Amino acid sequence: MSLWIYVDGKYVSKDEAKISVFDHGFLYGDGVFEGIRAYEGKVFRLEEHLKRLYNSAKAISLEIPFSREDLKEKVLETLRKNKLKDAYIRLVVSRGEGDLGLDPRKCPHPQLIIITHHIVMYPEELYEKGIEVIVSSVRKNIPSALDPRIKSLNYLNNILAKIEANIQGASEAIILNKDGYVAECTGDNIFIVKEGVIITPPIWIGVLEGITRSAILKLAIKEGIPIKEEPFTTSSLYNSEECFLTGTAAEVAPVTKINKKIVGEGKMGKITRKLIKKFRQLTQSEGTPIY
Ligand code: PXG
Repeated sequence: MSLWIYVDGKYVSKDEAKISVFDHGFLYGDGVFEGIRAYEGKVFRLEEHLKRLYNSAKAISLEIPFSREDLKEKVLETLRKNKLKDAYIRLVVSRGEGDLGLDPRKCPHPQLIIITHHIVMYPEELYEKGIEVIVSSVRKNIPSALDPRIKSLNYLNNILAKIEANIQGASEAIILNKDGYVAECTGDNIFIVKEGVIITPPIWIGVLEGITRSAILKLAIKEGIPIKEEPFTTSSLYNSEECFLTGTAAEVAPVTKINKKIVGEGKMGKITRKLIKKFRQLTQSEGTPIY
């Protein structure tokens, strides 16, 4: 079955979906993106993802040439065109074609790309056994350089951390901020549990305001589990009772080993298990209908 991709106002097949080598998204990482999921014919937290996309674009002075309402309709249309019910959606807005200099004024036509794809699920056993992660030697960008709250096409420091994880045979890399506080992973936010309290780094420490992160914090409140948004160091990580990651792709993933040290009892914790169950119920029941 052919996969239809939205590129610059048209639906084209995967092989025809191309952008110019002069696009500043390609030349300089000048652009923004979102990763979104659809579950059983409903797009999860679509409004929030679009809001974050527009906020990221505004932060880099990139004007998206569509209203949020228009863009929402285009996302739904792309899913319908591909007859998808469960999907991963990648929205990319790049600065568009310019010349070989950096000046964005030479790029009058921002490019919108919408890719919808069958979702590739992580193996179910991963969610039972938990994953092994490392603490990367790569630090987060400081907010006064490239603010981690902007979901930009510049993911090179995250990729460098991922390479470190690959070399060490781990699934993910935890990235610290410049002061050595735990920030997040390469494409996921991080949580620990200590004395029954769920703790996650606050946004101001320099992390992406994850949409799954927000959903989990709300679910925890609803379940009566105490939460705290406060900075913590690697020693708290190693001595946590439970640790888990949250992200659109991974959903809620238990972590059972960090830098070869066993977390808690070395298996998925009770709070993590409860949140995974509640999050799955939420994604099945809420969302913007595609059809
Ligand atoms: N931190 C970073 C740095 C991210 O890029 C998250 C946290 C989680 O945010 P959400 O809103 O998804 O809960 C992200 C997510 C992917 C993928 O395919 C995801 C992201 C980036 C690149 C790839 O999983 N962003």
